[in-house]
Amino acid sequence: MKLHTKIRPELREWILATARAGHGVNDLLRLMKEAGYDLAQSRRMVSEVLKIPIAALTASTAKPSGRRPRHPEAPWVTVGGQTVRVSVSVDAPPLRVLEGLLSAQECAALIELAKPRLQRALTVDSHGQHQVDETRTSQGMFFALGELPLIQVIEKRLADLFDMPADHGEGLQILNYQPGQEYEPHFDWFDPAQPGYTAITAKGGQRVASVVMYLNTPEEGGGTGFPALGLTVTAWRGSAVYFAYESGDQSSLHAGLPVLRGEKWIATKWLRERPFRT
Ligand SMILES: O=C(O)CCC(=O)C(=O)O
Repeated sequence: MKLHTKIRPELREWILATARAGHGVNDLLRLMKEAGYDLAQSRRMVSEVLKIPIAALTASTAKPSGRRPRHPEAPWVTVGGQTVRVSVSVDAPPLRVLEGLLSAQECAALIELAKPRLQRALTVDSHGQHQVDETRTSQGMFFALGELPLIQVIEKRLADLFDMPADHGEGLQILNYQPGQEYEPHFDWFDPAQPGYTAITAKGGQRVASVVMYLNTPEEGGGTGFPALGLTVTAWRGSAVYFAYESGDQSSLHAGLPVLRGEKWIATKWLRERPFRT
């Protein structure tokens, strides 16, 4: 006997419209969970409305689509002959403080290459458009993937460290903060409920992890704060903080804390679940 779930017409319409807008079943189920629906009940309803066998739905939600990084394990990982030390590990979100990821020469070279190309850093609005935003007051620039031999070396090191192909990420972003500048608490994953989600994830899919690499040591302030964890990572030249997430993960909230003295330079790599190709 086939068991039919009673589905309100508005909910049926919403499931259809959300799926047509390009959201996968994982997004649908997450949004329904946020609205208070029980997972098993949501699966039955999505299965019935979208005519997807329930078994396929269960398998697809058990494992997120796309590729996920490997979290480096303490005490160290050797990549390309270089030893990267794992000095802090957090389970949720998976977070690592990585020491010795970049050499002093690499940090200095990245800063010099970026300087002539700096512009006011932007954020992505809910429609997927880049915008000037008072919550992000730094200056920045992006290198294209593989743009220079130095960029290729760093991308290869990150690919080996996280077991993610070098093309599963956005080009390296360099940011410079002057005293008083900061990046207020935010998430790096894209919200599937926002209208720009489909456009921003069309290339590369969802972001799955961030690597913030410190290119200098500010004289005071400028760490990376994780308010949900009560954790501040100190910005030390050559070290980095890596953290992974799924969309909706509230524990990955983080901020570039205000620089109080001196300046701060970082290189950020956002890893994506699929190749990030134009
Ligand atoms: O400046 C930092 O420490 C964090 C930067 C950041 O959160 C970002 O670029 O998404």
